[in-house]
Amino acid sequence: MSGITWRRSKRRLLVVSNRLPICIKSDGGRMEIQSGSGGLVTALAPIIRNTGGVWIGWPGCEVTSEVERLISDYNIENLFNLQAINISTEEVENYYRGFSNEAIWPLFHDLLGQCKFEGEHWEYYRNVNRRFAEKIVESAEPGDLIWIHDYHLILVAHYLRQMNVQHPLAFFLHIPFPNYDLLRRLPWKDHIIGGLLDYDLVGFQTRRDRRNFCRCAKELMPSLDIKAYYRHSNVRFGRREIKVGNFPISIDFSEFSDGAQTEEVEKEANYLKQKCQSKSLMLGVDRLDYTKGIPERFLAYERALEKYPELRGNICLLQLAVPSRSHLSAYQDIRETLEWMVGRINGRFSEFGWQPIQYIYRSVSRTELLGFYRASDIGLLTPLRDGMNLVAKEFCASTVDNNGVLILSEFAGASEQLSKGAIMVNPYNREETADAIYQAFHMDLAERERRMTLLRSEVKRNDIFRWVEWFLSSFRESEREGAASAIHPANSQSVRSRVESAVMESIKNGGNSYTDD
Ligand code: ADQ
Repeated sequence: MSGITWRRSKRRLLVVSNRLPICIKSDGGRMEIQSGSGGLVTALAPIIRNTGGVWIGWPGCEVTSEVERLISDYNIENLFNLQAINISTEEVENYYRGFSNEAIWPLFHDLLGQCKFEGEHWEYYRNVNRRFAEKIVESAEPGDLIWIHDYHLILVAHYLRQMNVQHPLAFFLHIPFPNYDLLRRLPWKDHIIGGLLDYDLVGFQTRRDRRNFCRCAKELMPSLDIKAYYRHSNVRFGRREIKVGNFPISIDFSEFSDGAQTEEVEKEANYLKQKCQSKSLMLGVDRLDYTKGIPERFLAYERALEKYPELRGNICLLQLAVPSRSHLSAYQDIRETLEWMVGRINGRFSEFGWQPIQYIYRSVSRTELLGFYRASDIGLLTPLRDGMNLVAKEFCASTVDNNGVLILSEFAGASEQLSKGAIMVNPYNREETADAIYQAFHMDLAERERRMTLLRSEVKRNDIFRWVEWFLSSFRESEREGAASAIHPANSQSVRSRVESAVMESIKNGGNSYTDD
């Protein structure tokens, strides 16, 4: 496993995210904690441990005294320091389900039609962000680096600055950032842009997201001085300098690559291959979300079966969908749509002993997941928009024999890094995606190996450890540069009110570029 050199700097890292990297399960009335398993946790946990840092977030359930005791035992056992913030049922409904997942999530994924903009949701969003800031103030020690994650918590820096917190603050957005024509639909757009400008470092997944953010900020405040470099942009805002970068997140490559070669996973993959009655196994793995383009994928596959009859009986699409946000109606709708489509397509094409789609709606274990990756000949990932799409990277890391083809949406953040080895598709273009499936099915071994070697070396080189190191060194750099030039907004007019004044000023001056004319 790759290591990181963070230990040289003993400054505490305080990480803040909506959810803590644990899952609390109730088993027959007895509660227990399971550790989170993502690459981000794997990479950050040792830094938090080594620097005596803290991870603040919501445990996903009410913080009762029993939950507090469980977390405290967990911390002692794992030499970790998780601190839970309580979020009431009403707050979950309005801040999390409402504003975060029915306003920001669809808007930032370019799906305006799914957005619900409710003033009440927004008020809860602000309040919960303020409560996170208060919790941070309770835990922060002088010299801490504070790193906030994702779209649920954009305004935390704004409240921290109001509370006169002078610590360096960084933010990373895991989802895409929209262009101005979309963002301007949001009634609270200036708060969002102003909130982001309260950080010292703002990180996005891709160059496109960084550019969108800078353009939105410029539209709202034409007087901003923004300098773009290859890796980052510097936004000069009054006497402050904000560093804006793109940091494509990744996975623990070795965990997938080594894991895929264990005896257990090989057995699992062989079993799956035997069970699969077709020559070629094509795999889709997603959280069940309308942004992942699963219906579009099914329709493209149906088109391929229609257009290329030789595929029938020779290819099978295995779709794994992990249940997600199932209390929201849009997610119930997509689930019903998919089940209906699977039934329809299978009814249309199945033959005795062969079914075109296998659909599994549940979370699978790591061994099963690796088995699916190893057994598959084609990875088919067609999000309509995605911050990164880690599944694409996991599929490449697990394809240890290099004998696999990745078909990837051009709207996944991962496309910036993986376009040289993958077959790129526009998921809205059914014909093109159908042709890509056909091309992947027929691709000869030499070409598969050539492409997969490129993909694997890219994912290996830029793994999650490198990502964390890169982000944190940019953070320290932004702190140094900021210290050289800054007065913190806490000591001056708040950024938000300066955004408002700048917007008002530009309206007064008339005809600024943020209008449509
Ligand atoms: P997600 O939208 O959740 O993440 P993604 O990056 O693809 O999307 O990660 C999904 C994770 O869930 C993968 O690690 C995958 O292995 C796992 N998974 C999916 N289906 C599963 C199943 N049935 N069983 C078990 N595991 C399953 C958000 C953004 C992304 C961004 C990440 C990280 O939306 O764009 O890449 O954060 O920043």
